[in-house]
Amino acid sequence: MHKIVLGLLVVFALMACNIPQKSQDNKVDVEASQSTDKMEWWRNDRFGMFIHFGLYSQCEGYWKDESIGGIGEWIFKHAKIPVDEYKELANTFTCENMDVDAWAKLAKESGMKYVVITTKHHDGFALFHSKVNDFNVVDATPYSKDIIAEFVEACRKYDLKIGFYYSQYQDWSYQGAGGNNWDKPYAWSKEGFKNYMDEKALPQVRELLTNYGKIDMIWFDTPGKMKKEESEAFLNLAKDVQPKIIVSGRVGNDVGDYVQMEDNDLPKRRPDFDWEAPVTMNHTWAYKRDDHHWKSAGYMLWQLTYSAAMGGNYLLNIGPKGDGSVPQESVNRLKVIGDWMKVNSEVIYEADPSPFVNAFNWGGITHKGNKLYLNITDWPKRQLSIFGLQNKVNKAYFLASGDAVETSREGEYLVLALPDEAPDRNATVVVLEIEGEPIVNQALVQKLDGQIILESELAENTTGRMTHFGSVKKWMKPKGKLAWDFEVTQAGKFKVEVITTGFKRMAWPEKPALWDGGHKVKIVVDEQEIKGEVDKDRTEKAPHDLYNDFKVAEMGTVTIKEAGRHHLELVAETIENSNKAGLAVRMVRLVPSK
Ligand code: FHN
Repeated sequence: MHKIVLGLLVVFALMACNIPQKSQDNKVDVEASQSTDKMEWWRNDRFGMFIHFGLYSQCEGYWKDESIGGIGEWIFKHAKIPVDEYKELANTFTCENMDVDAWAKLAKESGMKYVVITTKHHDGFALFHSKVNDFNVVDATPYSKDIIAEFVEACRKYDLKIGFYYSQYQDWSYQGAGGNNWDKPYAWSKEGFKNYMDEKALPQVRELLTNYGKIDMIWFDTPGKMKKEESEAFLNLAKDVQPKIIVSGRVGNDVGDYVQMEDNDLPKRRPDFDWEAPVTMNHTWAYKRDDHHWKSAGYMLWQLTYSAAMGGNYLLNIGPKGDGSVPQESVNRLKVIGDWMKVNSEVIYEADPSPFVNAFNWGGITHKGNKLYLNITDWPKRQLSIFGLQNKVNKAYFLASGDAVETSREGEYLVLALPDEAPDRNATVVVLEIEGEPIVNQALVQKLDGQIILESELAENTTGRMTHFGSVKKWMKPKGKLAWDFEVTQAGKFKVEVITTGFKRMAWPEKPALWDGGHKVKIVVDEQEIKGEVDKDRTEKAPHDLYNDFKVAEMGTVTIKEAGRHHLELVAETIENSNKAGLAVRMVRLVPSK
């Protein structure tokens, strides 16, 4: 990996862009992580299964016949269930239709290479036999067998790497640990947290990493108020017991081995660090009987190929039902993904990421030797154009059939002639065999159809706010600006649109996103200036965003007289925030106008 020779013929697009930085808790020392070879298998494999299973799975989103909002595994907190009552769920945990071997087989047949399972989620219940705390599957349930032992055996049988999820900060059923704010004796306290770490969390992590042989990953989550030395205590313990283990970034305080993106969020620009996207198949992680928002297999194949193109791993979740069986909706989708992987897996395994740092709207590129794989998930009618690939293309063909694809050049655009219908409606791979290692122009450039798309995530961002699902998050005060340098190939008059989205709380996927309008902004394009109000003149479906639509505000027109490099700035003059969303700019779009 990391062999790409990036021909940075135009480097201005790289300058001062806000490469996605995730929450403070979740950053890593990139050099430290990349200097070790223990990440090698993880970078090569790219595709894993996440399993959320526990006592909460039995509730299916209901408590005492009442439907509870939010993600399923949070029912304990969202329904404010007293700890003693919640613990009674252990009495009915019989797992009568659970087949752990079948979970692992499903992962294998879907093309996944590693599996991460919730050994203990925020509720504090352990799926393994713990000697230090009896709220565990062996001591507290009629099932009474160690599910993690079964899981490890199954993963080994199918040659899958093994990952343990462990909620190190939140433990809602242990006094003094993090997260319980509804059952008083269980509230976080400084001494209580220390006691929890010493008496439960650290000893349980030691049990997990000592009793089951070689473990490949430990997946910590929601570090909350943990101090650096507390994060380090988990890290050091893990590395002490399992020197080659990969530790997830959500161990907190920048000390993990890689970055976990925010749940269900994929970057718009290729990060230069190791990252993984944990993703749900519907809106919840643990099973909820009323959550019918199943993503299509095609959507998930977009996420998988796009993640690989952006140099990241895709961790796709299943939430078995309370009896242990896997929802048929998940099985069906994984079958489609597995069938696709049987034909196309070379575009994922051991493939380098895209030589382009910016994303494409039709899918993503992965790369191996002299082959570029164009993984096309959003089929463009008749032709696809790529700006800035400098190499000679010796051969172009569909990976699945071997049929040739015609290519031509229009200036710096490589143009592929494509049939009207996608050969594979989920994801069609075109292979470009090129001369030498890819050399590309990284400019943020006008599309061949004339539009200029300036994504917030690609801006020089001095607002002090990060992006969330591609939009500036909680920009509440009119300070700072977004600025882009971009390349124009076809000069002319352009309509200027500012596109905003809502702010979505992922723990409550069914609640509508918060959105504010009525902001006053100034747009400066080179020496021209227009002022206007960012509101909702119309809405548009947001590509690949299942939680938001685009609110499009028309700001006026500008004229760009010459092709070449130009500069645009968006400055906020007033910001409305009555809905606590602020000015959530997703992009500025320039649309050719007569
Ligand atoms: O709170 C958890 C949530 O329940 C789930 O486990 C996800 C998976 O990434 N992690 C936390 C929220 O980010």
